[in-house]
Amino acid sequence: MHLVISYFESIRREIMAFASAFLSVFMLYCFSSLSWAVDVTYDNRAVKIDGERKLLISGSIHYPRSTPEMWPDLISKAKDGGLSTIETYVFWNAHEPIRRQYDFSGRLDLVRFIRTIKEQNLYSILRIGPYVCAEWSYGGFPVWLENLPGIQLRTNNEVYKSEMQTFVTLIVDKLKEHNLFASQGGPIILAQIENEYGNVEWAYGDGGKKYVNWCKDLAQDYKLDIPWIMCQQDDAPSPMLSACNGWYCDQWQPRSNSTPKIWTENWTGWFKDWGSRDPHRAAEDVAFSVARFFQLGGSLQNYYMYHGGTNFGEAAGGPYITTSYDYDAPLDEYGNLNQPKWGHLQQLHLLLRANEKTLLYGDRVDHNYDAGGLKSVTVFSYLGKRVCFFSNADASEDFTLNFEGNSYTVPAWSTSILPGCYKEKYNTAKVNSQTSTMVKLDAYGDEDEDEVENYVDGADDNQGGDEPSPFQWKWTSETVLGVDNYLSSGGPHLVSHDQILDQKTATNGTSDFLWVLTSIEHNKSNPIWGDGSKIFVSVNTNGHILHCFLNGFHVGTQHALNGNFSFLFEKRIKTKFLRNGKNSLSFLSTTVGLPNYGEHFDTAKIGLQGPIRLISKSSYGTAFKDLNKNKWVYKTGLLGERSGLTTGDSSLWKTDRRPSNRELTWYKTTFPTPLGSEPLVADFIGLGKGAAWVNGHHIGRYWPKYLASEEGCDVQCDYRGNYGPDKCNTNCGKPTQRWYHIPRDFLRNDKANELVLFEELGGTPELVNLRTVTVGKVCLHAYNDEIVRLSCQGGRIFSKITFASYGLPDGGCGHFKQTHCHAKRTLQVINKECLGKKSCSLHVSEDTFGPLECPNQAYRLAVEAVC
Ligand SMILES: *[C@@H]1O[C@H](CO)[C@@H](O)[C@H](O)[C@H]1NC(C)=O
Ligand SMILES: *[C@@H]1O[C@H](CO)[C@@H](O)[C@H](O)[C@H]1NC(C)=O
Ligand SMILES: *[C@@H]1O[C@H](CO)[C@@H](O)[C@H](O)[C@H]1NC(C)=O
Ligand SMILES: CC(=O)N[C@H]1CO[C@H](CO)[C@@H](O)[C@@H]1O
Repeated sequence: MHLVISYFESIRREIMAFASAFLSVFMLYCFSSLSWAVDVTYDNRAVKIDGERKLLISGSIHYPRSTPEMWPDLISKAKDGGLSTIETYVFWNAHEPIRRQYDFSGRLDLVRFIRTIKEQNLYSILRIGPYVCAEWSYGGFPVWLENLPGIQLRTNNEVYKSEMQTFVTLIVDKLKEHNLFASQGGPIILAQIENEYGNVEWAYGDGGKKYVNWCKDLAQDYKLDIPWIMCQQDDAPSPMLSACNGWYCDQWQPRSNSTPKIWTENWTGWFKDWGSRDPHRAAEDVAFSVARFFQLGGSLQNYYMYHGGTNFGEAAGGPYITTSYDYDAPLDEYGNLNQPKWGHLQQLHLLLRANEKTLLYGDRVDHNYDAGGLKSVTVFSYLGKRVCFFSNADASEDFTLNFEGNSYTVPAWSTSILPGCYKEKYNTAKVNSQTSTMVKLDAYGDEDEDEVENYVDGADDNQGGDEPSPFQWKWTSETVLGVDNYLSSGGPHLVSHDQILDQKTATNGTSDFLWVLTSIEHNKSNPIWGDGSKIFVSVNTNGHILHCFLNGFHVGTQHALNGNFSFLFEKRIKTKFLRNGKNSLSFLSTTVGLPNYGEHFDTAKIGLQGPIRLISKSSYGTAFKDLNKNKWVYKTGLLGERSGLTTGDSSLWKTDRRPSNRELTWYKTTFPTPLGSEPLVADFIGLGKGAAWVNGHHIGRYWPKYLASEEGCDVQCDYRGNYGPDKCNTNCGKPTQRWYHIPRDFLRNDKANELVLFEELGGTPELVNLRTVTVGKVCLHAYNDEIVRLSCQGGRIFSKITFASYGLPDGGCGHFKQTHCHAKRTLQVINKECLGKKSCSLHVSEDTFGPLECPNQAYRLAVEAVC
């Protein structure tokens, strides 16, 4: 027995040894093949990789706005979408929330993110900043920075420069250590220092100029052997490359004629703040801006954002940027394809990249067809190959031109691309990709057809019935303490005697919430102010939400309106709440994102500013009692957080007599993990304003009570003409943000998940629900000769084709109509090809659908289908 075993054991060992030798040879091979260092340079046309000019289509995906489990899928969807490069900022305040205490875990694992890019053989652009704007709280600066003595941010200040250098060096060293720069075989081909400084430099005078030069020296000292960029910095000191950000960058030219035309931020849409409508930027307009950029000599462009994602935790800046950072990007907040944008741009990318050599090495000749240069033709030619761009920047008039004996029509506000210069291959205004209508389904429901259709029929951005929450809720209150209780409860706090501290000073940016407390003396028989009959608390604050309590009783709550973050809080105190002797006056001051943009944005005052006064109005007149010189006590964060309400269990939770509509109340429920892989969202309808946690992960601020403005949602949206955030809006009069993403990484597979809410204003959780997001309805309108693809999502199949017509269908998505010109077999063909399938491809032609004899030969296919 023993012998036999050892015989097998020795064979096993041999196999293992062989396997491990094989594996290490294999790994060595893989490693070295993936790790070829490349040489990144540039000339006046393009960034060059190993000496070859590259046409780079890049997209921004910010790692903390999604989760490590989402990254591979997002990056592969970007790659399928025709991108070759992923760009990200680096978020200083997320990595160093407290000075010299670093966090690179989970969503903050920058190295893992860049490695994921590398695994898919894409390039990466690293915008270190460390000022990043990004609608990110405080533009990415840690708030503690502002509290260092003698500091001035973004200028030639030694304290600031030393902190910046420490952080930038840490990031560079970390990435270097993992060989992630192109010169080491990694994906990072470009790096950025500072960000959009050119927009504000004027405000920093001489210090600003010195600072820009210092940034250049700092970057160069790292000797990374890759080019550095400074976007929106027209006078970027050589060799720093300047780059353009904006909705259109076709007219922009670098100041130096030896550097390429780079577009670091092409805004695919726009962000949203509390109270604003949902902005949309049409696929046709984004495609037009991209085609124009390459027509006029561009070589590198980046979508800001390609995936916007979610402002988890307290990351949203602004103030008042929403938790969703969807941005109407080609990948939606949850990582789904935003169709037709994703598909329409994909076709453009593939076409541009297929003509890379001609576009980047060819001679370029521009012909203007009008004085303003709105109607133009550009011909690139290289080694006998040609590519033409026909462009029409007129917002209303089509452009008909004769070119080399043929006639072409270029619709208003569009560009046609013609490889070979004789046949239109792509026009930015002709969308051949499917339009997907996303639906939100009951996370635990059966996916029977009826239900799906119901949701589709009511389709708009806010589907979902107001059904009672299936969850059992526990609750507890955030305790409102007076000064003495606070002081005796221990823990860190600050005290000031003759001034009110700015909220940034008191919290160091570690929480949205700051308790500010004092006590006041009152003598009923000798009120020092008036007759004591009508007493008001009056406070000047710079935002954003203020709650006031007297002896634990709620006096009032008020919030800033978007657009003006300072307001006057003045509420009457009920005299019955006043005690003889000592009274506790407690404020909870809440911030909703710190500012992130503008010259000196960092020094803006936030929170209670004073004067803080008691005002007595009586028949004797008006009397004031100034409280600014009182003793003030500050406590950062919520008591509930400190007592562990957001993580694990707590004896504080109650199940009986749940209050309705009470401010500063905590709620908790548990829910099982929904099956499947579709993105999960929470419907927070019915809640007021607050914060939510799933299994201890802060999923962001919620504020469904803040409605988007009623006006401005034109039914007909004309994308033609310059884009602006007020164009093509939806969601008027509805909750600014009703749905909140719960990434599946945050869920537990084995046991119940916990959802904890801190409700500030007094909403109720009765209607809170969970839903999954998927493609509900698909629409297609495609031109003759295209090969089109229709697909559902998440393993779902086409269950019904509700419209199909090849010929000259009328109307648009949702209201297509058949006309006299219609191929009778259309529905039959589509049913055969698509019904019951996850996806299908079709060639739009008479061959597929049968011959037609209509006068107009520009046949089209229109389809509507339900997944
Ligand atoms: C804020 O952080 C800075 C830097 O670490 C420190 O000097 C300061 O004491 C902190 N302030 C508070 C209130 O914690
Ligand atoms: C309140 O005012 C009355 C009348 O002036 C005075 O007699 C009494 O001592 C005061 N009480 C306190 C606690 O100061
Ligand atoms: C903002 O509101 C404050 C207080 O109501 C007011 O004094 C100030 O003028 C307003 N500022 C602007 C720019 O509207
Ligand atoms: C920062 C920046 O480039 N902003 C520009 C974005 O595009 C709009 C519209 O073209 C311009 O008005 C902005 O100046």
